Amino acid sequence: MKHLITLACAALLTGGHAVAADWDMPTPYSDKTFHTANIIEFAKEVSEKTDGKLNITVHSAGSLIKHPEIKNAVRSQQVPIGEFFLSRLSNEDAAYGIDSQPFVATSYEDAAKLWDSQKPVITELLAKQKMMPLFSVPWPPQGLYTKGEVSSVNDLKGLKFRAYNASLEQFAALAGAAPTQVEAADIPQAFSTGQVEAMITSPSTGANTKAWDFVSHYSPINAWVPKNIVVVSKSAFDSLDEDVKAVVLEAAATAEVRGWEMSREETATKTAELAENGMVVVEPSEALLEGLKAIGSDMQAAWQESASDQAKSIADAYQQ
Ligand code: PCA
Repeated sequence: MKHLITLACAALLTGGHAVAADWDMPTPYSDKTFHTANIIEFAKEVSEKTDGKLNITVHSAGSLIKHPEIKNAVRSQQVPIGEFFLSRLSNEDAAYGIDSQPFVATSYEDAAKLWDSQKPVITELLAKQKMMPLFSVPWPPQGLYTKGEVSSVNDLKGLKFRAYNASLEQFAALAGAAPTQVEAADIPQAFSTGQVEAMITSPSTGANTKAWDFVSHYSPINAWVPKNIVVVSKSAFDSLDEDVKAVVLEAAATAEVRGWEMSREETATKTAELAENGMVVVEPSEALLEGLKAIGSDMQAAWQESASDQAKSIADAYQQ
């Protein structure tokens, strides 16, 4: 009898994927980040709408897997799903990095248009690694954090500069600064130990890391609008029941819309928070913007030289 029951259970378990799935979801960013709030909301919606058939647990601030490893962890099925900074993959193909090229897309409207052009290519590239994108959400436009006012590119010379990807590293180096890669979670420590003394990031990351503790000036240069992406392993997704798959895709579409909205709101609220905490928020001078844009066009020219045809097809579709 006991044997029969065991058999019956086994049939149930293997039959219609009746077992609840538990997915771990790593992200590099802290709980204070709106992206993290958004993916927690996504997880909640999936769990509720599948009646607990799929439960996603978010592991924030690189606590489960470090940022540079998250993509490969999804690829190797160490985890079924994960979030990371999309342009970090630009070393694989320039198609991943176009949203972080200076002064290509600097507003939400342009960023949305760029994502429309980028998404089919990214989907194809990720498919080759047996992954698929679920949704992508931008950070607010990137601004400049410094100790004291910067009136031209000249003032950036020699500054120890925090970078988060290859294009920012290149941008800082071309401005004469000395870039170092530092994860968002390590920003306060990098400033307090003197490893860095300036950075370019969103008002969100500036406010969440209490930038006022280590720099005095914020200048919204709005140089680019980079995105996070949530990707899922194809085989993990394929193992779900059809109704669960449908819920995941629907919750992903909702999360994308909600995330873009949250991002827009934070542009204003987090810039205000910087000012409330004593930072001087100053519009960039013409000279500074001109200098930075000149660096941007040099980078664009170099990008065109080295980019894959697929990456260039994104630029072409976007320009139209
Ligand atoms: N915050 C993240 C990426 C871009 C942003 O605004 C960071 O600074 O690492």
